[in-house]
Amino acid sequence: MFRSATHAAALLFATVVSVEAAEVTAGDLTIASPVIVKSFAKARAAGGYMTVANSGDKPDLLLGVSVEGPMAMIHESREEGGIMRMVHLDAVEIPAGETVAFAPGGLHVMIMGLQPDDLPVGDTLDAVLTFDRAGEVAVTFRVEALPVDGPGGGTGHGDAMN
Ligand SMILES: [Cu+2]
Repeated sequence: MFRSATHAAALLFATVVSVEAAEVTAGDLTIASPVIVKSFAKARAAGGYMTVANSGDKPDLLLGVSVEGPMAMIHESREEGGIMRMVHLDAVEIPAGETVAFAPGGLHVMIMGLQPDDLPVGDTLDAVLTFDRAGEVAVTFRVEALPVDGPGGGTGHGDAMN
């Protein structure tokens, strides 16, 4: 996780968007494709998605997510009786040898307290993921446009949180 030298060098040549930031390895864990999607442009909340792969032989736990500015929590969307609701989780297990996907309709990082102009598409948000074994891991979420198939089957975010 201590890649400051690499990062300093990268910043000097920051003429293109850094693809390198898309994947972070910390110990046995690899965090890939961290993206944020807002359910509509001025939404006060957004969903953060990524995959967390554990190549080790021991499980790890994601214990929390912190971001600068807005508030972040770990949520899971669950369908109960045909109704989608979100549940707050204190921890998410990353089983040994498995990849856990944070994706629309399931696990996600809930980012709340946004101002209407926060996180435009193309923006990035630095976050720190705290794991039981791997410790604190810095990742950069990139804000992406809502997929074309949203908002009905989309993130389930935004409306209820306003
Ligand atoms: Cu949520």
